Amino acid sequence: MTFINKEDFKRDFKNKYLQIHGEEYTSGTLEEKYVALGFLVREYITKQWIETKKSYDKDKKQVYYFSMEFLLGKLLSTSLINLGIRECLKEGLKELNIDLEELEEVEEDQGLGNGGLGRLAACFLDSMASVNIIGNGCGIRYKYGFFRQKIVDGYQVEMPDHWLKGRNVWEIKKSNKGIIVKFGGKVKVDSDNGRLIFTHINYEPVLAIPYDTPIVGYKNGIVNTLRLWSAEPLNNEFDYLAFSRGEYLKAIEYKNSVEAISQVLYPDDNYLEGRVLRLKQQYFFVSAGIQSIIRHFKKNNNDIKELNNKIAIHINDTHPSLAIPELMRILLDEEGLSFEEAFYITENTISYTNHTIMKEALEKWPVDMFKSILPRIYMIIEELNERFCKKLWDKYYGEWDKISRMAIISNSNIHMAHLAIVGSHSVNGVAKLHTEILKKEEMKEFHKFYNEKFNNKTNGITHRRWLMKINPSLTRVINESIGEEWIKEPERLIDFKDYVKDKDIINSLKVIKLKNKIALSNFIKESMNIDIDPRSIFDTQVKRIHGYKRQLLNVFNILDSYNRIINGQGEDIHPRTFIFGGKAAPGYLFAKKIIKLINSVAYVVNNDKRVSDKIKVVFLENYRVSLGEIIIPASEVSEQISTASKEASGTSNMKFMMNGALTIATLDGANIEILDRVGKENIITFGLSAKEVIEYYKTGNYNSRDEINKDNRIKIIIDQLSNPKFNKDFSDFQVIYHNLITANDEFFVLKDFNEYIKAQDTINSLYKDENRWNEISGVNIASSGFFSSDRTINQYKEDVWKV
Ligand code: 26V
Repeated sequence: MTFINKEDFKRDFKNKYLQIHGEEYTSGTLEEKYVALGFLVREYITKQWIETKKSYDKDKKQVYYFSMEFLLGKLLSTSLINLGIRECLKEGLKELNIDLEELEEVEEDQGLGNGGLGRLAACFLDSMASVNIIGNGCGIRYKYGFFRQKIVDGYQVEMPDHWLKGRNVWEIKKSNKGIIVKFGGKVKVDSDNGRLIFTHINYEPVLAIPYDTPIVGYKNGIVNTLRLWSAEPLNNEFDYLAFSRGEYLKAIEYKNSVEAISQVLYPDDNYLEGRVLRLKQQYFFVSAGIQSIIRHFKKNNNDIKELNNKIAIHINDTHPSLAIPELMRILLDEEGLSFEEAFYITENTISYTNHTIMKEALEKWPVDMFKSILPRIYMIIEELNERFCKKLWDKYYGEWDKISRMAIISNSNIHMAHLAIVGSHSVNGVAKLHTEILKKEEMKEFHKFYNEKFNNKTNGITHRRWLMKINPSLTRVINESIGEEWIKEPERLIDFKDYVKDKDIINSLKVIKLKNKIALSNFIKESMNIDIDPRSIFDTQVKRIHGYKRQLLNVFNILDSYNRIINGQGEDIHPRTFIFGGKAAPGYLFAKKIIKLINSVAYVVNNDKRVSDKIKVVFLENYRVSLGEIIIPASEVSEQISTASKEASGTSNMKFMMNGALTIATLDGANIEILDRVGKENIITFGLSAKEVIEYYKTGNYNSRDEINKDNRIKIIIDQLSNPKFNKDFSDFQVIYHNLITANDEFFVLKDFNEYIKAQDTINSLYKDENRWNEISGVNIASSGFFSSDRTINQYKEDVWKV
């Protein structure tokens, strides 16, 4: 039984429509119907939301997940699934001549994230609510999300993502809960009976306004909150004062500089440019978040020293690491605690996840810039640094180099990862290998010093979105064979393994995949006017475009297949459709050229009659959550081919596996744990190991020219890069050529080429036996339960947050 029946819903819907639009629903547009339905669903949710808030037990620990990015995608259908009312509403709407799925399409993606890190935060919110944790998100309400990508003549063009131009039916603005965040100015130091008093003066105030979005747990009555902060000028008074002094421009400047803070998501990942605005964004949401947590905490508790027993704050990468000095500031300056007391509480409240070992992404801020924007926070970091260095000195007496390598402040920079490690009680990586690399390489000195802080939490994805929502037919087959318990306990998906040899199940898997492939083919036909054969192997690589993810290696295989077919050596190649999607950071030239190369190769291949029954190449523009939801269930080969050691975890690898794709993988990130679970007969691995890659980096014993000289296939492909047939303007791919030759193939594309081609041949031969292929597909589905984010969240809950 759910809380709503079809007849009541129909009545509610008609009333809501009337109330919002002042007309009967029958004449409305899809958008208008979507808005009415959205508001109605939010109303249903709100009842449970209030109940959840009422049920907050003062003694129960609450978790706050701080992240600069939350990549939620669409919310309507997952909320309905979690409420357990989607079927009921679907039928009700049908009786009103409305197609629920059409309305679901209308919703804008909420794209406030770059990729894996932001999507992980979204999966974690869903899992926290579903495993009964009171866990709230805290982030920024960017006016513009991740840019929209257009492909023009094969090139990426960036367009603004004005996702709020329609109505966001999910958020609720809490105007009365604004918080002031202070920038710039000076710190006045006075002494009161021997205690120093710090007063921040002449600062620029920024008003942080929260917008709350409900996060619905799966059929458990829990609704948590994602709170996103928007920056506003403090009040009109300020403008008025400035105007009356004739300082018109100053007033406008103030307004603009404030509003800039929550204007746009930085579209880079794994590459840091130390911009003032980004630092302001970080302090803005962290300060607002921490202040609001303390305000709320003090309503129910009178002993601030209990904070770390009642509250856990998790920081998603170093981006929110200013939570550490900000919490210190409040405990010191507002609560009057000693430095030792404040530090004890802070360290025991905060925990930190590292998401990358890419050096370019390690955040550091120049001291001078930092000091002028956040003078009081700087003082606190300085004090933390001094105390930490003293501890290092006691342990490593005289080892200056080591101490300066580990210091929070060194070479006029503040090292945020060091701050995050020192200021939290738990530091984790996101897959087994990644955590090992952190412990043994990147953070080995910290690991020695703080052994007990380090731990692993292998990432996960929410099976409610990435299986139940996007692949209802597969969900039905699973339910019919093993029952529905796996939905609440996803690791029980393993029971499905008993069925994967069953003829009927194998047949169902075939039928479902074909149906999903036809749906994707239709989408591609409609959006790009390209005909693809649903009987070909659907081979997909969708993710950010980056050197280390090696889309280039994928392209090299395509060109090699093309060359083989043309030379009459392609009989063993099964027809294949290569599908790509992903955005390049706007300033990352190499990645942008990769997009252009994929499109050039697609143009040549798709227009060459000699290969048209064998290979097709498609680059789908504007990859985002909702596009992934169409592509993933239709894919049969999942390309997870990063340079070993570079991909911290990967999460699309888990999504593809859960939908029955076979993974072609390097031994990197969570691929290794996928291998552990499916066994080596059910995944195809190749390439250098992380150990070998790291060794090459250390010794410098790799020479990409050797690979070219050894292998004529590579030589031919590299020549093709400058062939006018692929490339009207030779300069286009000079950057790629340079990367491979002059820069000595930083990501070992050429080194792994031969093994990759062999792995692709294995796929061709495996695919010949359809039954065997689908059995493997079934094993992958059955083994994917471990990768539910419910498991990950339960591990955080037990080991880190101690809820
Ligand atoms: C870093 C930076 C650097 C400064 C500029 C803006 C910016 C934005 C995002 C990032 C985060 C880079 C780290 C990241 O996205 N890591 C990914 O995290 C996933 C979830 O843990 C993981 O699956 C991927 O392997 C990892 O690349």
